[in-house]
Amino acid sequence: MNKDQKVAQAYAFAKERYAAIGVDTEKAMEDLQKVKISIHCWQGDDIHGFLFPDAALTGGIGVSGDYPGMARTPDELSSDLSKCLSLIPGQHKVQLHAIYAVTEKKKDLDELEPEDFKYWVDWAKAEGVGLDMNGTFFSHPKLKNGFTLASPDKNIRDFWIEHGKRSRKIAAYFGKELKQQSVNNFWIPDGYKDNPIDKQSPRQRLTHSLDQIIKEPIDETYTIEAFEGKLFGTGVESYTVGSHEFYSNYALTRDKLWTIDAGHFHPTEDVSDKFSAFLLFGKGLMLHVSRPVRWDSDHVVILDDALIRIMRSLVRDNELKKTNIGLDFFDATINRIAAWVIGVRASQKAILQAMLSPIDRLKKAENEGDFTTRLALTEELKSYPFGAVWDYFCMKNNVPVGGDWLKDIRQYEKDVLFKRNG
Ligand code: RNT
Ligand code: ZN
Repeated sequence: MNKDQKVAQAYAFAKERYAAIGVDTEKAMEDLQKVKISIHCWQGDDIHGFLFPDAALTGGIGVSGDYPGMARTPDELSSDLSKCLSLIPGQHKVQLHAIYAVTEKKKDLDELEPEDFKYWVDWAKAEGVGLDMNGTFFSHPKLKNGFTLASPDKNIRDFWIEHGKRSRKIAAYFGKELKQQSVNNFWIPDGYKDNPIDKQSPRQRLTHSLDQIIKEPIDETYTIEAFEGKLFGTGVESYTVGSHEFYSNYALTRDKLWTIDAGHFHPTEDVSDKFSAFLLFGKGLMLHVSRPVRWDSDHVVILDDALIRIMRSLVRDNELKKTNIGLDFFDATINRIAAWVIGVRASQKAILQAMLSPIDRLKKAENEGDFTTRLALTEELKSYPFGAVWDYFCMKNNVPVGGDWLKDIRQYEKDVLFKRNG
């Protein structure tokens, strides 16, 4: 028996086992095929971008490691992303940041136009992926005293407001060209290292700045704004203007998306518990799936309990349609493409595992007060052969099964990445 036949045989057994508890594996794979993960381009070059590649990374975020082969040009980054896409099943999206513009002459953030992203749109068309957008409100001299849109200095605010407006036009262009809605995510680092006197005025200024950015109506077929809050950042420990309550209220009252970054909460807080609470009232969510080891450390996403809980909530509560799943981590201690592949594949596995469960039966048991069945069945499910279904899904999608993708990356290191240094 060759490897493909073994994968098919293991799948046939798994299919039977799941069918016996009322789970349709074919349907689960069909559903998984429709779920897009938005891959964050910035893992590929440690958030340097192309506009100001030598600027220090600011805003309280940081990348550790110096693994060789970092992408330094648009062609290097896009070819690394293409390599990643060839190793994961399904059709996905890529999240860009404003600093990844490919401009003819030097441009500042308040000068960017849709054409400056034509490079990416052409690439996305060729790859069959969608694009999401992020304005870049950090690593720039106009981040003054740690403030951007909430700055007490009107000149500073105006610069960033203009940048925000331009990011919307770029996102709308992505949506139109690629025929799918582009999420335009806003995260700003504004806050104080030490105890503030006035906590309200910065939030008032932020509200006003954001309202100016989104003032002009925009066709949501093409783009929608999402707002990402935070608890704290390095160097911004005492007060963050854009806190979670701030942005969930902002998103609700402006009918926008709220972004939940899994790293932006207290380590013991279960972010998956927030989805159903918000979605009962709000338009939708954007997720930045990340892995906060002890704090907001942006480790590569793996199939851990937190990820399983996130995807389980989305599947069980039927929230996938209202949720845009994006990744957000940065690790330069390992191969950067492998980091993407690990994160995307882990996310898809968690979704599949969630789909491979008799949800209606479990809900019925719960509603009837039969908590014994609920606990017994969910425990048994953990050792069901979901890996066989995942392997088969990869095979059907013509991407490597199991760890075979790593061989591909090793070859790419030899042929491409390790030749970049020096
Ligand atoms: C920072 C936010 C934000 C960034 C990216 C690079 O804490 O999570 O989403 O990681 O914009
Ligand atoms: Zn984030």
